[in-house]
Amino acid sequence: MYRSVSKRLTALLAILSYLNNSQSQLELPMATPPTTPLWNNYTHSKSFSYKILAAKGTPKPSKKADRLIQLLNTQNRIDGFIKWSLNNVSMVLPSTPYLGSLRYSLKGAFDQKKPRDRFGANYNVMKPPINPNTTTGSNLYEIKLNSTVDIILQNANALAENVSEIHPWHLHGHDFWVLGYGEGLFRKKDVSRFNFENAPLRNTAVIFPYGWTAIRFIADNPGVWAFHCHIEPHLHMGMGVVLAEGIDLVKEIPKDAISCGKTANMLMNQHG
Ligand SMILES: *[C@@H]1O[C@H](CO)[C@@H](O)[C@H](O)[C@H]1NC(C)=O
Ligand SMILES: *[C@@H]1O[C@H](CO)[C@@H](O)[C@H](O)[C@H]1NC(C)=O
Ligand SMILES: *[C@@H]1O[C@H](CO)[C@@H](O)[C@H](O)[C@H]1NC(C)=O
Ligand SMILES: *[C@@H]1O[C@H](CO)[C@@H](O)[C@H](O)[C@H]1NC(C)=O
Ligand SMILES: *[C@@H]1O[C@H](CO)[C@@H](O)[C@H](O)[C@H]1NC(C)=O
Ligand SMILES: [Cu+2]
Repeated sequence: MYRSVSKRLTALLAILSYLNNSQSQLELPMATPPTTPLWNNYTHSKSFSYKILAAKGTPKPSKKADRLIQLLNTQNRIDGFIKWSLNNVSMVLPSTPYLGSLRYSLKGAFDQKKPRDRFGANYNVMKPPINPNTTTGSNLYEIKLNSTVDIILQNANALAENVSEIHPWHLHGHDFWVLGYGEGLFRKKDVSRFNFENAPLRNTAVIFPYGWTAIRFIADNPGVWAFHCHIEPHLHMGMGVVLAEGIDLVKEIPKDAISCGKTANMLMNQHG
């Protein structure tokens, strides 16, 4: 049952009560409800996020990783359209799904240019890009199966001066440890601040304006996995990469996953 309590408390508050609850449990709580922070109060949202630690029994991250990928998040322009890029490549998904392209070694199914693990050391994350132009690409990272991978998501100033946005990054196929957050440009010495004691395991982590977020995961799930900003318009503007690991171990690729692009042609030819 649902009961509006707007008369007694601030508007937009309600109590949800599951059936079977006795009437006495419908009493309003004695404490005043917490005040809602302003949507753009990053002081509040940072202190909230930083306090999320591992649940008891969560496995701890290993002390070292096999690979470090640093992804600079920038807002750019291509032919007048606003895009988002990672290390200066705005993701455009090819018409042939990666899983089929990789498994059947289809040539030309996506752009083979390997995306970079680093971005230019001189990039000023506090300023708009000097040259807002960017390029497009498939952003496919091939990851060694069972390796431990660190990704530092580096935020930066957007196109407009003094603007940096917030992005919830979501990884498919894995949970990752959130090792830490920081302000400004990530530096090597920031590793000393990583949380190895009670780093939470999650599949989504935020990057705050002008900040960085460090995550670690074990690439132990054969497949092709998207890693992207979960603000959907940002994803469609290119804010994502794709991770591929252990493709030869993927047991059965569902037909639906290979029924377009070059894999569709391949299937049709097979069936004569
Ligand atoms: C933002 O949140 C912090 C921490 O909760 C609070 O102390 C501060 O008053 C808030 N600022 C504004 C402008 O609401
Ligand atoms: C950016 O790209 C546009 C075409 O969209 C071009 O006219 C312009 O010269 C480029 N700017 C720089 C600095 O390369
Ligand atoms: C990004 O790529 C564009 C087009 O190639 C180039 O003009 C620009 O300088 C690059 N920016 C960075 C930060 O590498
Ligand atoms: C990867 O790890 C899994 C589970 O830990 C193990 O079964 C498998 O043999 C490993 N594969 C490789 C190629 O190391
Ligand atoms: C950006 O911030 C700086 C420093 O606070 C200020 O001097 C400058 O006027 C701001 N620019 C804009 C466009 O708001
Ligand atoms: Cu975003």
